[in-house]
Amino acid sequence: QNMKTFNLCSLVSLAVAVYCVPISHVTEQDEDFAESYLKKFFNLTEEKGPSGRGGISTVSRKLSEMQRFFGLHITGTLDADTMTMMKKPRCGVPDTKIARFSTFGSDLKWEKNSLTYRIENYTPDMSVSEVDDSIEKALQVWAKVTPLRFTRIYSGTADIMISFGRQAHGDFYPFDGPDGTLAHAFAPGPNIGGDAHFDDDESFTFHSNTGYVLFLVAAHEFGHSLGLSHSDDPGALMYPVYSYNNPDTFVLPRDDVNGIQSLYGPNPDTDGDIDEPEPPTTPDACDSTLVLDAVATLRGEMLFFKDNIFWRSYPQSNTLQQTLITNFWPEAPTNIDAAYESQQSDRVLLFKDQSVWAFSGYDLVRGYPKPISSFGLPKRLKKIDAALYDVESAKTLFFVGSSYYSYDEAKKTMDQGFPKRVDQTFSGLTSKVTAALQVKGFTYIYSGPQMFEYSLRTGKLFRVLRNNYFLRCTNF
Ligand SMILES: [Ca+2]
Ligand SMILES: [Ca+2]
Ligand SMILES: [Ca+2]
Ligand SMILES: [Zn+2]
Ligand SMILES: [Zn+2]
Repeated sequence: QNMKTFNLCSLVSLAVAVYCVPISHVTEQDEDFAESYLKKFFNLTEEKGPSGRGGISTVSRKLSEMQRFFGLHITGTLDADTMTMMKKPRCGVPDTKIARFSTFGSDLKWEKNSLTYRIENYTPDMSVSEVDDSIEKALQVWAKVTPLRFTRIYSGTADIMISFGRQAHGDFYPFDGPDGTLAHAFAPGPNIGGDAHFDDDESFTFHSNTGYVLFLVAAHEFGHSLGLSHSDDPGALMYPVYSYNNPDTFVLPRDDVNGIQSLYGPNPDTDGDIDEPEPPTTPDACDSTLVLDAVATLRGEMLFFKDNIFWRSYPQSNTLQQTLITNFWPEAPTNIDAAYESQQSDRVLLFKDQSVWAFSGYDLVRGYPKPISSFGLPKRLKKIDAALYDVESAKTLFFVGSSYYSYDEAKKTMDQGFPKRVDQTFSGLTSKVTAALQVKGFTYIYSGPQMFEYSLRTGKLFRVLRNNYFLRCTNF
């Protein structure tokens, strides 16, 4: 099927890649795919360049725009990361602006708080009552935080007409078969305004994390129906790329609440409802009290984990990419305990509770997740706090409370004489290790909001820094 491995900088002919990572595959059709993606979502228009082919500079400019929106490394070229992002299932509405929440404009909102909706037809993937429930719940997501109220009607024209269709389905925006575009919706207005269409070539589900959860897709689309456009906050519901979330525990993120309330104001009917969970906020790289969950390297880059996201830093540039963990590794856990890169096996290992996941590029290695006891760690351990791969000795240190274990990556066994006390090796370090990383020969031990710079060989402490020292907050 003409698959080429994207190995240490094989190039896609669109333009010359100056930087790429060997972690994906691209096909020969990718160039066409990228062009149609940019046309659909970033308003790339046909322009004949002097060669008669589509203008390279226009494509490159649009690629940069797309990369900026998704927080990718801005190269203006079709690199592996960009291709992977383009292939993710997403909403069909274009990504017009680069901003945290954004709206279609303050004039594009409903001028009334009482709206009607009608479900015109059903998907065969789910029962009628499951579809009804999903749609009702998705509208309530927005009603909970605004004065908007929704009434279902069963005949005639509602403000929000909801339908399932495949390919050409009566507007100028045909669907594209399985995956790719999952749905689209129109900004507030008469007729087609406010309407939401779902691509029935997808398999929609009520709950499961296989297939697309209709509730999540619908809640996103209704954001458009009410006047929101896309957000570049990867934790926001209005982020254009789909990611699984448990529908039973879903709470509308802060960015979306701010967005919709900028149009309609808060819900006047909530008075001291202390049972309502706080809207989740996406972690902020500039927060000086930040305590990272875990840090690791990946093929020369650095990864910083916090809650459901990670930041990825490129040593060659000042850009920092912020991504949902599950957008990068769909099988990965969130709120992880520890992480490290095994340079021996070219894998990234993520730890949570008593399990460990291994990823080679984007792929979960067969046989994972495994119990952490498979390393030879004691079976009674409930979790580890941090992991550190030492390049010089090819050993991995596992931190647990005030002690640490040493694992030999070559022999794949735990070293004798451990656990040792952390402060035996790292002078003065008496508080719990929360994360650990080695960069350019220095060992960084994170503890709470602080980060200690050591030489691992001598145990000498050089500097005390903050957790966001490497996050280049000022350039973010
Ligand atoms: Ca309408
Ligand atoms: Ca589709
Ligand atoms: Ca940790
Ligand atoms: Zn959308
Ligand atoms: Zn449509």
